[in-house]
This record gives sequence, C-alpha cells and structure tokens, in this order.
Amino acid sequence: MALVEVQVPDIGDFDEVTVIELMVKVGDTVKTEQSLITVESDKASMEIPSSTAGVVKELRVKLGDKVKQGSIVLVVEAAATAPAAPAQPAAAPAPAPAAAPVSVSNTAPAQQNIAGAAINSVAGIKEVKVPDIGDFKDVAVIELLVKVGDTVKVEQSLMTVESDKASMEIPSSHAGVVKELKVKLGDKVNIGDVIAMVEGAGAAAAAPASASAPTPVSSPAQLAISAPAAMAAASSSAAASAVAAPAHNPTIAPTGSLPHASPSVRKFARELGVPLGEVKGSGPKGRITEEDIQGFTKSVMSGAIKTLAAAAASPSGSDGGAALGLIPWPKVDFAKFGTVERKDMSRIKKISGANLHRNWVMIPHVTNHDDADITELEAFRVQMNKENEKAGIKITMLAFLIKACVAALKKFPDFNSSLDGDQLVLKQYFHIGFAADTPSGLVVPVIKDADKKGVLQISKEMGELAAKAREGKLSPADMQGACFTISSLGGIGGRYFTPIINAPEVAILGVCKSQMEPVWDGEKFAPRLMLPLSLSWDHRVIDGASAARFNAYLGQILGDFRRVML
Ligand code: CAO
Repeated sequence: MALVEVQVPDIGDFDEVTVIELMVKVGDTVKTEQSLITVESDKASMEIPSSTAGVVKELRVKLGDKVKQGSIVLVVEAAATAPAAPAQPAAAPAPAPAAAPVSVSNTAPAQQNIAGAAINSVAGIKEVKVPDIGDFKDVAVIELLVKVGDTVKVEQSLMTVESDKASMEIPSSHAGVVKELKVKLGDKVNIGDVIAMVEGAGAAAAAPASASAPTPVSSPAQLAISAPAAMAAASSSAAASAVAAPAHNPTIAPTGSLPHASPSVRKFARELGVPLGEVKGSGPKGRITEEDIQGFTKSVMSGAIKTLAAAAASPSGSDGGAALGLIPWPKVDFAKFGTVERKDMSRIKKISGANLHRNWVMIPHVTNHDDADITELEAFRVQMNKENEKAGIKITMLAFLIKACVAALKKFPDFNSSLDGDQLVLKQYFHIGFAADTPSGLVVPVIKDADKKGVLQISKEMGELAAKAREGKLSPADMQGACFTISSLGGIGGRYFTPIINAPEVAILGVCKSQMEPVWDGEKFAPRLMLPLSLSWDHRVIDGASAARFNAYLGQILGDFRRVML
C-alpha cells in the first residue's frame, strides 16, 4: 500500500500560517477530506483536509510550526481503494474538490476579476458581490455584521458565511452607506452573488484584489440562536416569526469581541447547544478549543456557571429578563401583604424549568387539537386487564398511544427527526419518551425501540420506569434518546393543553381525559368515548397540513387498532 505525503494545499495569500491544532495522531484511520490540522494566520482560520484515505503513519508538523503551501503535514498509508495522491502537485489535493481550503486560496487570481466585477456603479450605488470562494458552494450566511444605513469602509466585513471546513467574513469592496442587504440569515450564497448595495462616498475605491478576499475566521455567530431565527423568518407563519425573533436578540448573541474557534469546534459547540460567545478560549490568542467547550459544558452541568439563556430562565433571579432585553422581573415584598413561606425549587424543577424555557423561546410552536374515538379500544383494554389480572401487568391507554404514535411516526418521518443546522436528522429508530409527574417535578423516561415491543411489554416497562421516576432513581440512560414524547394528563383531567416540545425533538403529543360524548354517526347521536389530543410541533420542520394529517391518522389507529399492523 502506497505511502502518501499529504501537503498543505494552495492557501493563497495566507502563507506562513501557524499550526494551532492537530486533529489526528499516528495510527488514526482518516477518510478523504477529513480535517487533519487547523492552521491560522491573523486573518484566517481553516482546517486542512486529507487528500487521501488511509492510516496516519507519521506526523510531520507539531503545534506552533509555521507551514505554507506544499509543506508536508503527515504521511498516510493509503487505503487500497483510496486514490493515490503523491504525484499531485502541492496545491491540489485533487480528489477532494469540495472542501479543500485550496478553494479559499484560489481566490487570489480570481479575486481580481471579482473586485473588477463588483464595480457596477448605478448612480453611485454599487453592488458588493461574493468574491471567489473557490470550491465552496452554497455557503450559508450565518451572521450579518452590518445593517441598512451603516457606513462601511473598504474591507470591512459585511457578513459571515460558513461551510463545514471554513468560515469566512465577506468584506465590502466599497466604502459608503449600506443601502440594501440582498441576503438574510440562512440564505445560501455563491461566487458572484450580490449581497449588498453600497452608496459610495464620492470616489469609493474598488478594493484591491487581496482586500476582496473572503477572510476565513472563527465565527462570531451563535448558531444555536441564529439558525432557528433564520428558518423562522422563512416560515409563512407569523406566529413562528414572532416567537423566534427574541431568540436572535442581540443581547443574547455576543457583540463586540468575536468568539474565536475553528469550524469543527463551532459545530461541536452547536451540537451541545453551547453558546460560543460565553466560552473563554484557552488556545493561542484566546482561541476556543474543543476542551474549552467540554469544560464549559461540565461547569454548566455542575452548576458552577450559568448560561445567559439559563439565567434568563430563572424567573425570579436578579438577572430575570435582562438577558432577553426585557424589563426586569417584578420584585415584590410579598410579606407586606400577608404571611409567606419560602421553599427552594427542587433540582429537577430547576433543570426542567431552564430546558422548558429555552424550548419555548427558541422553537416556533404550534399546537393542533383533535379527538380520537377510543370506545372500542378502551373496551378491549378493560377486557385485557381482566384477563391479565393474574399476571400483575396493567395495560394502560398510554401504552396503546405509544404504539399508535410509532405507527404515525413511521408514516410521517419528519415527526421523527431533529434539526441540525440546515439538516434534518431522520431517525430510523423509535424511542418514545413519556412525561411522568413525580413529587420532585417532571421527568421524561424513555421507552426504547417501542416499534419492536408489544403493548404488554411497553405497559410493564412504563410501570417500572414510572416507579423509578417517583423514587428518584432514573438513570441518565433511562431519560436519553427520545424521538418523540407523549405527555398524558388523562389520569388527572382537562380537555386540551399546549405541551412544550422536548428539544431536540420536533413534536410532542399531549393527551387529556377521555369522556363520553354524543357523536353524530350520520343518522343519530351515539355515545362515544372521545380522547382529546393536542399535538405541538416545530414549525421550522413541520407544517400545519402534516400535523393535521398526523392527528387524523392517529385517530384512525386509535379508532381501529388493527390498523397498526398494516
Ligand atoms: N382518559 C381517561 N382516563 C385515563 C386516561 C385518559 N386519557 N389515561 C389514564 N386514565 C386513567 C387510567 O385508566 C387510570 O384509571 P384506573 O386507575 O381506574 O385504571 C387512571 O387514569 C390513572 O392512570 P395513571 O396516571 O396511573 O396511568 P397512565 O398510564 O395514564 O400514566 C404516567 C402514567 C406516569 C404518565 C402518569 O402517572 C403521569 O405522571 N402523568 C402526568 C404526566 C404529566 O405531568 N404531564 C404534564 C407534563 S407538562 O407539565
């Protein structure tokens, strides 16, 4: 098997960059395009991908080394099927056209064209276009750094775009006043796209070629916040926009100094929901590393630090509301009006409260209500329980609901998904959470692989998990991995309610108490046992028509459970 030297590709104007992160070690198996090291200059932060799949045999660079185009990064023993790359010139990690930083560097010659093309002056108003960003296609706008009316200088960054390997700020090719922004958060842009109109301040200079280069940087955006806002903006629902808007509140997003981190670290932060702007970087020049994200997560989990979102979730704390830019929470001396007693919130309530608040603020919720006729199903359940009395397992309506939801999730897979940036993660498994009321607060144990289990087994597991929940003995594993949650208040009462989605899930079913109701059967009113259903769904992923169909299908199954087998 051939030994292949992986070299730093053409990184254009960014020569003599410093190795600031080693992402692989000797013995690691790497794929083509897998990031190997992160390099940085004062203007750039980018990951150098492998041109070859195979096993790392030797590392030729160490932290702090200066490298440039053609420097050998490491030696890979190429996998049998991997395309041999050593004969490639230094600048071309050829088999990897999509993500190579070579695309960033290739900007140098083409930039000049772009800089020229950008001078499209109509009555002093000039177009600013996306310069050559090489092979990067359809990069997402993740942050707008200016707004209409702002005065910008040549080279001032207007917005940040991101691919999976690099993030870049797109600079203005002209000085003047921003008259129009042609893109919004979440839009995908490509070379040559007009992103802004700038009214020149007299003789606005066209940017020199190098000035037009996109500047790969660590992103200042808090993606967890900006992405949902962007998607909501594209939504047709006014309610969705209204709910999502505060989530992008600039008082939450970091302002001023920009978090400094590589794309992979930012992706990692996004996956964990870590607000990058609140993490202190321990790397060179305050760069945020993966370890910093892990450390921050541990500190939040242990309660040593609080995120701004969690602070905002604290309803009566001194910071209540301030982080969201709201007026302060009312401070009242209740004792003035009568005797009071103070009680600490339970740990579960504090944790679930912060989660519920984040989910409520960040997810554009909509709830569809419907009814299911469970007359026959309830009769069957009662009958089964009589027959099974000796076995000691009580079959609950909730167990039937779990099975029915699995069938509906199979028919409407978007409900069995999670949002990850611009992608929808569609799950091929069916783990269903159910809200359980305990003396210390609300918990959500999970029935794993509910599609592979019968109603009896689900009832048994639910009984065991609910008992563990009440005793405070649920393990983290008992509460992880849910695809969809059911919150049943059926044993208590009520008609309908608005359950809050358990992020990162995209829907939740609320169930209330069934009642005998007169239902018109075409000829007369007949007494039927009707179960009220309340389905909350994330309008970024699901639309009203799908939600109505989901509920209708659920109703059909609950009305005739034989349909579950179809
Ligand atoms: N309609 C009418 N009766 C119902 C019903 C429904 N939809 N669902 C349950 N019942 C009945 C049961 O049949 C049972 O009656 P019997 O004792 O006569 O047999 C009784 O209500 C109690 O049921 P249960 O609550 O013990 O069992 P369950 O399977 O319905 O629920 C559990 C189990 C753990 C979900 C429940 O105990 C619980 O904690 N529910 C609260 C969930 C919650 O708080 N959700 C809100 C979240 S948002 O704050």
